[in-house]
Parts: sequence; C-alpha cells; structure tokens
Amino acid sequence: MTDQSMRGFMGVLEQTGELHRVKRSVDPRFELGAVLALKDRGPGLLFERINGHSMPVVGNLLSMRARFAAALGVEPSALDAILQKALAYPIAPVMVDEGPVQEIVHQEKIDLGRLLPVPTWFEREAAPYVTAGVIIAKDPETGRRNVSIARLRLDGGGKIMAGIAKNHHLYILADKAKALGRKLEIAVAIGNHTAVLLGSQLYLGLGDDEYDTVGGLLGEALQLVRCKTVDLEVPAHAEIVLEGELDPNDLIDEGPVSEFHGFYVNYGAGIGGIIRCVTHQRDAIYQAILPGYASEHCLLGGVAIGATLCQALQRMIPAVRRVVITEGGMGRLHAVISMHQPRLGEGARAVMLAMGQVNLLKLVIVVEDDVDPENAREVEWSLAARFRGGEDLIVVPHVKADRCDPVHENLTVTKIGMVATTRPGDGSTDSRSEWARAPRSVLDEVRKNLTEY
Ligand SMILES: Cc1cc2nc3c(=O)[nH]c(=O)nc-3n(C[C@H](O)[C@H](O)[C@H](O)COP(=O)(O)O)c2cc1C
Ligand SMILES: [Mn+2]
Repeated sequence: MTDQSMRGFMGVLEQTGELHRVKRSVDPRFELGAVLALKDRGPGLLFERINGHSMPVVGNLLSMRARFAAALGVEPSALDAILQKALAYPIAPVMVDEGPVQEIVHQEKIDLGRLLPVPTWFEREAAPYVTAGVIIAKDPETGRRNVSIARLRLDGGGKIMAGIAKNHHLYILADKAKALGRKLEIAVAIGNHTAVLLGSQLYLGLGDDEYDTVGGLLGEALQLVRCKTVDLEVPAHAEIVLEGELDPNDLIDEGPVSEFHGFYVNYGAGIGGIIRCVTHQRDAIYQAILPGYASEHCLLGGVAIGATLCQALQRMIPAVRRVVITEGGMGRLHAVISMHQPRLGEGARAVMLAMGQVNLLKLVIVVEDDVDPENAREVEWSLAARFRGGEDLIVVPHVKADRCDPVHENLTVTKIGMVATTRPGDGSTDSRSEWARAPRSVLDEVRKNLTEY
C-alpha cells in the first residue's frame, strides 16, 4: 500500500536533504510568510516552534516541479505521464472505519485561530488565511462530490469566509444550495498527500469526483473516513479536518486579498460560514501554502492545468506532445505546447483550442518537440529561430478574461498565440532548418567515449 499521508513525503524529503527544520521560534503573523517568500525555491521548511502554538507548520513543500514527481514516486520525466494515466484511469476512493485524522476531535467552543497556527500573510490582508485547505462538498441537487481549494479567512471563533471564483464548481454548489434555501456543508482537509492537492486543481467537469483522479495518481483507492458532524468523506491520512458549512446568504466584503500574480485584488463579497468541529492527528502538522506569486502556488495550478489541457488537445490533435503552463506565466496565464512535426496550420489550431479550453490562458507558444518546453531558453530559441512575426503571430482582442487576469479591461483581454515551428518544406527551399553539425559517425563515436575527453 502507498503511504497516503503528507508526512510520508516529508520523510522522503528529509532523506534527500530537501526538508529543513527551523528551530528558531517564528511568528505566524507575517514572519512565517516572509521566510517562505525569501526561501521560495529552497527546501521544504518545517517550523517546529510557532509563537503561541504547539502545532508545527510546514511550507514550501512543492516549490519545484521535481518535488511533485518525488511525491508521486516517479522520475521527474514521468510526471506528465502519471498525470495523463490518472486522468485516463481514475480509481474510486474506498471508505475505511477509522483514520489518524480523527485521533483528536474538538466540538466545543471552536476557536480556529487558537487551535491552528494559521499564518497572516500580507500587510493589507486583514486576517489569517488557511491556504492549503482542500474543500470537500456535495452538489445539493445530484449529491456528486467536489474537491477543490479555496482560501479561507478566519473571522474569529469558528467563523470563516471563502472568496470563490464564480466559475469554480464550489461556487456553483453554493449557488445551488442558495436557490434551494439551504446551506452548503463543507469539510476542509489540511495537510494532504500531493495527489490530493493536485487532484483538487484538475480542471474536470462539474459532477466529476476529483477523488477518483487522486486514486489514479496514487495507483490505488484513496482511503476516506466519514466526517463526525457533516455528510462528507475526507482523506483518512490528512493531518487536520475542519467540518462546517458555508452560508450562501452570508455575503461578507473581503477587502484586499493577494492573488497568484502577486498583487492585491478587491473581488468584493465572499461567502461566510462556520466551522463546528475540528479533527486532527495526535501530532498534527499544519500545512501552509504561501499565496501570492509564489512557486508552490503557481506550480500546483500549472502542473494540474497543463495535464488536463494536454489530454484535451491530444484528443483533437495527436501531434501534441506536451503542454507546460509556465512559472513566469504564474502557472495560469501562459502555455507552451510542444508538437511533433505539426502539419501546416496545425500549430495555430492548437493555439485556438488551448485558449478556448482554458479561460485563463492568454499567451500560447507552440514549439516543436526537439526543444524542451520546460526550458525558457529553448522556448526563446524557438521564437528566434522559427517564428516570423508577420505570419506566425495570432492576436485576438476583446476575449472574455478571467477575473484574475492582472491586465483585464472590463473582464476582457487580448490573447496572443506564437507558432514557433518549422514549416513543412522549409528544409528543401533553403538551408535554414538544417542543423550544422559534425558528421553523424563522428558525433556517435565521441558521444560513446565522452567521459574520456
Ligand atoms: C493555494 C491555492 C489557493 C487557491 N485559492 C483559491 C481561492 O481562494 N478561490 C478560488 O476560487 N480558487 C482558488 N484556487 C484555485 C482552485 O482551487 C482551482 O481553480 C480548482 O481547480 C477549482 O476547482 P472546482 O472548479 O472543482 O471548484 C486556489 C488554488 C491554490 C493552489
Ligand atoms: Mn470540480
């Protein structure tokens, strides 16, 4: 059986020297976030002493692409493949009678700010935010489950507020509950296996249960336990679970909140709610994901969006090999698509399909599969070597934008495609796509003996 906990992965990182224990005491108000930001691409950080709390905090666990692969137990080069496999072969979760996440149960006088070391992140954010909380809810009409992250602000005692984008499934479920005159029960799992975090970020359809894809990623059924006070099921090996409800009639103005682009935004009203029960492991570790423009935040979205987009594109264009949602593009806004010997016009078609598929995307670069789409230098080389501005640039103004886009005007943006591929026939009309190299036989011989030079 696979280890379905977050702490199992922390053990793996500790062995490879990629988990650093911070012994110095740290304030959860601004200081902890500042350390995570200044050590953004460093090792995972386990803060053992948090002012005012006995529970430790771990952060920056997934701040590099290779760590996602390590967490899923595959080589970095196999990360795309395991995601594609999980999407193609989901595995339904399984109920178990008990799990470590329910070792300790709190149901009296819940004060989240006291129970949990939730960081306050940025100067203008008014209160602490839970950022790694995977929210489980059920569609009030169909009973189908949904699993996704939305940040939760702590508003005192058991009170919470969630700022959810209107196009996200969780918002749609809250809206359905509102129409039925009901509240929406939620459970929030904190401190999850990477498969659960990635599953929560996949762009599936409304009604598709993200837990099934989590099983696909794990290679086995995700183990769930029944919640104590709500009709929901949570990962048995999570560190912490909050149980409660969102009240879609309780709208609370959020004020400035950070987004993945690194700026503050004012989205207006969020949905209020209440947590009535908290369960956790006896020695629970609180997971914090640095919000704002931070590697882990960007990669979680980017890795998952890239996988679902790649699957969708390959169904329509078999020449598509990989899709990378870049970190410079905040893991949301820019994509590089690699294609194998695309036919004339096929790169442009991939650009249009990608933009249609993922609302957030506004720059799509198509390269050939002889370059590494993860390598920004090679992508730029492709632009310099293969892209002709006059013919290969696609500009589509006034397209509906996501509310998150940092430069949207009235919720529209200009979307851009750049097709940086060789054209069929290029090699025969002139020599510009013929590589200048030593004879093949010499190269092969030298490569064989490379260590001797
Ligand atoms: C760290 C982190 C924080 C996030 N916070 C929010 C949030 O506060 N509000 C929101 O709407 N989406 C947030 N997201 C994005 C959603 O989790 C993501 O788009 C998800 O796929 C939505 O799934 P759903 O449509 O099934 O609800 C966050 C993602 C990450 C990785
Ligand atoms: Mn969903």
